[in-house]
Amino acid sequence: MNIMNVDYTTKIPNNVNLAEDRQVLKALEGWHPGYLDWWNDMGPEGFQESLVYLRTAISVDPKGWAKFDYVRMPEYRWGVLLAPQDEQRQVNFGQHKGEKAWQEVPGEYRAMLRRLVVIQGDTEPASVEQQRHLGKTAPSLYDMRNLFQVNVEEGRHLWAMVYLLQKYFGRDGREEADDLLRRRSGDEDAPRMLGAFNEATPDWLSFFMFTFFTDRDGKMQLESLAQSGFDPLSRTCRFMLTEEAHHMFVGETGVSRVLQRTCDAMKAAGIEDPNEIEKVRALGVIDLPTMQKKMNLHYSLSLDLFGSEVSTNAANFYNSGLKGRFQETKIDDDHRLTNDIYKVLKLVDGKITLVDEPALTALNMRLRDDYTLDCEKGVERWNKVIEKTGVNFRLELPHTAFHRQIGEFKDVNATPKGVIVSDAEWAKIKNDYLPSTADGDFISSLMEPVSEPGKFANWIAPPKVGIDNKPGDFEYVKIAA
Ligand code: BYC
Ligand code: FE
Ligand code: FE
Repeated sequence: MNIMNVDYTTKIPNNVNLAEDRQVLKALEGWHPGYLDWWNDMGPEGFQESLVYLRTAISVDPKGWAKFDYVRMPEYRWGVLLAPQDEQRQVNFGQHKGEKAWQEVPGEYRAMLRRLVVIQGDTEPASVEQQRHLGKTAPSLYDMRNLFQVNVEEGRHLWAMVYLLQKYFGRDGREEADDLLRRRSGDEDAPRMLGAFNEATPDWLSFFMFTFFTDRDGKMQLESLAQSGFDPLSRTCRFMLTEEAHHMFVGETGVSRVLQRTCDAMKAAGIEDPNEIEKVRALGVIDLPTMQKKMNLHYSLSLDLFGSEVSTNAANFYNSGLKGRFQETKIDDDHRLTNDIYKVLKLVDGKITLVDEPALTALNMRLRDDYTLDCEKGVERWNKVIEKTGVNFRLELPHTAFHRQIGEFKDVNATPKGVIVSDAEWAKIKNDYLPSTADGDFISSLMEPVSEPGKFANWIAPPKVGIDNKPGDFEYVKIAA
């Protein structure tokens, strides 16, 4: 069997030779009906009978792994796809650095590793649940198709984690796999595990911000897990990352197109001041200050996903060789970090201060810093879009301390500039920095569906190129009556 190619003759497409792994195949086949029930109950609302122009992985070769075709979502071939094994691969960091990479779970790290896999797995279906209602208000067939592509791939990411649980963690792995289908985003009794995955994604602007900021946390976490000494986890994450790139593309270009449309409309109407919000809104487009607020919200929610700045969990994950740093193998140091320090932003006597911390416990902060750099580049590209239209406005990431619920700054109120203010002051200014109910109502009022091929809602510009190089009026979704 060529592990680059995916076996589609079995019910569960895979490149891990499931046909000869009877026990795991049985476990996965046992889990499959529950997954389909979950997809029907919690996946995209409506459109399940519609034909969607989706890509499906046919190989794990980074070049040319995808095949495009019309598919009904419930018939999407969710599969188990791992990047090829490298026989020479080693544990590249922590106290086991230099050992051969593990093909089985090291007994002493079993609980920790299972927890990492479960948390990763939990986010995937959560995002599908958060986005399930959006098909009904899609601004075009192109956007609708992108939403559904992201959704089926997040579904596949769940499969990826469930495969690991069922193959490597025995009975408790199977129980965890079942629980992944039981929790629900935003549920009172059985919520998803991480904060941002229980928030609503009320409109398409939120969806674009989410795929830019929160899927990018996904990218950073998957990059760190791709460094894992537990080789099956590493291989799984490496293939997931190739899919992740599209999710962030959807977010970045989505926001770009909204900015483009707003600025074009302002120019055409002769509005020079971006703060003339009512005038801009009267054009049926989203004003730039509201874009900034939405960005403030999604960035700060995503920062919370990195955990506390100072974390013994993070140190243990690293020491044990389970979770590395972003681009670990490209960093020039001892990859043990036992004597190193890292500068961490902390609250010291009520002041935001950079403090030296042991590098090992500061790993969450370090990954978050890498994340912020990655976000900044994207925001700069957005600013270029605005600048080119001649509108005088810049988007800016808010300060780390702004609107946090996890870590050092969870008990203080900080402005986007990083000024700490009292509760009373915060209550007065909050709506200047985060989307208010009225902002949400305005955005909702624009969310009228557009389903004619080649047409786009008034608040968003068309994309520069089609998916799979299709022409502008391509029918990306054939909506079933
Ligand atoms: N919400 O030492 P601490 C993605 C808990 S996104 C609620 O500060 P640690 C995707 C924590 O569990 C990527 N609870 O943090 C994107 C711990 O609980 P216990 C998902 C939180 O453990 C879009 C306690 O607080 N993957 O793929 O160092 C669409 C103290 O924790 C939160 C991963 O996250 C929170 N935000 O780091 C679809 C990778 N933060 O143990 C998909 C796997 C912390 O005391 N996960 N807590 O009960 C990890 O590496 C780590 O668990 C975290 C937290 C980075 C999340
Ligand atoms: Fe994912
Ligand atoms: Fe994603």
